[in-house]
Amino acid sequence: MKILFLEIDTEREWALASVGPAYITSYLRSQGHEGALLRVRLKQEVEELIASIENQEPDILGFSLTTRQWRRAAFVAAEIRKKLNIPVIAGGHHPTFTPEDVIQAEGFDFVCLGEGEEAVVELLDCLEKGEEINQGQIENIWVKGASRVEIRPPLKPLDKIPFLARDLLNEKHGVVHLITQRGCPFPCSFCAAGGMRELYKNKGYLRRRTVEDVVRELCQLKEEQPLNYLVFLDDTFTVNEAWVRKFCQAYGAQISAGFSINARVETVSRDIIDRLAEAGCRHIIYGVESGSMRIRRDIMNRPVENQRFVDVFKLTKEAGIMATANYMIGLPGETPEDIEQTLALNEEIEPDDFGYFVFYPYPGTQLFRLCREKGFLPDNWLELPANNRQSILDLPDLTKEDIEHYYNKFTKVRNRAYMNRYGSGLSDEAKAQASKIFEESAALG
Ligand code: B12
Ligand code: SF4
Repeated sequence: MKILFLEIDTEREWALASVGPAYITSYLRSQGHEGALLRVRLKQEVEELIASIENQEPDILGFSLTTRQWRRAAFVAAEIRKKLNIPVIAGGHHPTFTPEDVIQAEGFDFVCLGEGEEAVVELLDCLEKGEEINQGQIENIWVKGASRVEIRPPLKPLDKIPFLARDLLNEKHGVVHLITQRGCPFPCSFCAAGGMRELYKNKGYLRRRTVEDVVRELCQLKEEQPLNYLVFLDDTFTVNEAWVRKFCQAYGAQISAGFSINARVETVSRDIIDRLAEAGCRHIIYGVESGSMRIRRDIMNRPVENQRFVDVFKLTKEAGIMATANYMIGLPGETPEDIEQTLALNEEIEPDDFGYFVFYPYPGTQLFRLCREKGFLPDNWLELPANNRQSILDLPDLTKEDIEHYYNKFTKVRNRAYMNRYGSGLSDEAKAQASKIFEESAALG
């Protein structure tokens, strides 16, 4: 049996690496089924999409969805249902945390809660045998019209899943994506990681592949294709110091390509940063989030001191690693003064680059619940645009105009930093052109 995953593009083509579908596919191929992936491009006509789907002759369609993809996915699924008689399942973070909405939507027959590998294999087995799929028969798979289903234990050990089905990814130029762990132990209130742990009743969701398994996959890849750069997609790569040390040793000895990771400043030290640099780490993205200690401690559940960011950014740059900071603006409880503190911290840490995102309350997070309880979240929130530049919240301490003002200010600060760093040799015309590209890219959110 064959599942065809649909990856829905929204404002921009986000899906660099559809890792969820690629892992499900690698697992189900090992069990005798087949998987493929089709990108639903921004301006694609429905007729053309239907023709591409028919061309692939799938037995079932699978939407892999974040919240940002939901609005367009709901439209696409309803259109497909008008023309094609084929079962449809949705999985990923959005269906996992708003399954009631997704299962009711036109065009969806099943919702997968949490991990999909074993559940999809069982679903395909049933479809193959022509069996009726009843309520609760397949853990993790909620059937339309039935009540909520039980969750199966997390798939363990992760090494048991065959290497990623890379033919489903959109990788180019020898740049390879990898994820070595599932789950994150930290309690950040804006992040879905805590919701995932709750879904699994705090039992064993946190897992990591062995260093040996990761290096084995990379050695195999090196034989098959160019391996120029690696992007580790792990939420917090540095979460376990012993693992990172072992990894740096093995990676440094066997794989020479540069790589980038995501980290938290609380989880690194001078020594770890140096080990990472020696192994080939070229870029670390740190979640700084806010320059206001009050916001980090009281709202975000991240009580780390400003000085720690200053120190870690310095250490990272000294080790020759590019350091990027990510910030959020527009959180509940935040005031213009707090955002000014974020801009001030940015000046102090002088990151090589930074990202700035207007806060969006994702289902399954503590802040989603808080926004709902306090009445900050409009009832029609799912119909509102989900992007990085506009707030969907009605906040008492920050207006939508304040947020827009600060979003534009961050764009200007980033633009200026780029010009200072790289613009010295450019003509005025080239500088103006570069600034225009900057503004346009920021406007996309
Ligand atoms: C890598 C990553 C990215 C990458 C690439 C994403 C991509 N699709 O190519 C980039 C940097 C582009 C990115 C961007 C964004 N991301 Co992101 N990203 C991640 C990250 C860190 C890893 C995703 C991953 O590969 N996981 C590993 C796989 C194995 O897990 P999985 O995807 O959950 O898949 C499993 C199940 O969900 C399920 N499943 C998944 N799809 C399907 C489909 C079917 C049919 C079935 C049955 C099952 C199923 O089975 C899979 C295997 O068990 C996650 C956090 C995380 N740990 O998951 C955040 C995460 C997905 N991102 C998130 C967000 C918010 C964003 C952005 C909006 C950030 C921003 N402000 O710009 C954008 C928008 C992306 C979009 N498409 O909408 C949130 C989503 C929350 C939500 N409810 O939507 C997450 C969960 C982070 C978080 N902890 O809050 N992201
Ligand atoms: S924001 Fe990062 S560190 Fe915090 S819980 Fe989410 S993944 Fe973990």
